[in-house]
Amino acid sequence: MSLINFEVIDNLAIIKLNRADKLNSFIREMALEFQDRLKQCAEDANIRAVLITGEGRAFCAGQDLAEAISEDGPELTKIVEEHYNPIIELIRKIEKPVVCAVNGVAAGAGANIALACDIVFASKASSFIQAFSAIGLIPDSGGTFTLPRLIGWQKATALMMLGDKVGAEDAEKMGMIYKAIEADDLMEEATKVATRLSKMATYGLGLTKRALNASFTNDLKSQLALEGELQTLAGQSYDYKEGVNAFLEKRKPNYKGN
Ligand code: T3D
Repeated sequence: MSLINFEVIDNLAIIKLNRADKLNSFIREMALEFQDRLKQCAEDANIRAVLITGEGRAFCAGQDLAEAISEDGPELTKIVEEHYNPIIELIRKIEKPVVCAVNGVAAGAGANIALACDIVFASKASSFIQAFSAIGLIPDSGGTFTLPRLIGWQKATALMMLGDKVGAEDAEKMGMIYKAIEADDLMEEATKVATRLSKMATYGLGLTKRALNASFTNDLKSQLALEGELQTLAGQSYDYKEGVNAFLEKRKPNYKGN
């Protein structure tokens, strides 16, 4: 049995964490398989958007704690550097929209993997827990980078120190996620949006993501220069010409992602 279910439907790749009996908590094999699938999504030109979700009742309970303390296990430093850091970097570096459908609890690294995605939907029955402080750890998987940028310094600090559970509707209100959705509608809605994205001018969406990534560290002058550079690239694309022609000809554009 694969620990990551993977399928491609037209131009959309769907990645499902598949260790439901342990709430999709990560062991090494699963983390490496997840990385391989993310690399495949980055490299395959036919894949133009990615949807990440979990099998069963949880999205992901973070690190498998039995593995974390096992004498034969990979050890904490390796877990962070070889499992989670590459996952977060891959999600951020894929120049394609990455949508996350949080189908249940997202705890520890599981929460921060979800929050690294570009657009996050969550079932109203789901919740987010910065579970690290409860076991004496610090938030990893980019949490200390991502969460304060999403919800502000105060709220991020409180959630990381207290480890309080945040329901999806509150997460939406505080800007942690894009939208909370009725549990029964989550997959249909998230798949609809991800499919829509996969048929858009995805080269431009990838450049948008590159600009947003850079905005975390750039000053305004550098960011304006980067926007100019990336707009030039976007303007040279097939999709730009197709988009303008379709507008002028009053028809739907047929984008190719280049
Ligand atoms: O080395 C390092 O650790 C560094 C890396 C750190 C990254 C991290 O992610 S640290 C944070 C790790 N995660 C946690 O601390 C969360 C632990 N889990 C929970 O707090 C709860 O399970 C949940 C709040 C997520 C869900 O609670 P609930 O009541 O819905 O489910 P449950 O009964 O606790 O769990 C169901 C099963 O999943 C249970 O197994 P069993 O008894 O049926 O055989 C439980 O042990 C297992 N499970 C849940 N989370 C984990 C886990 N097993 C291993 N590791 C887990 N993280």
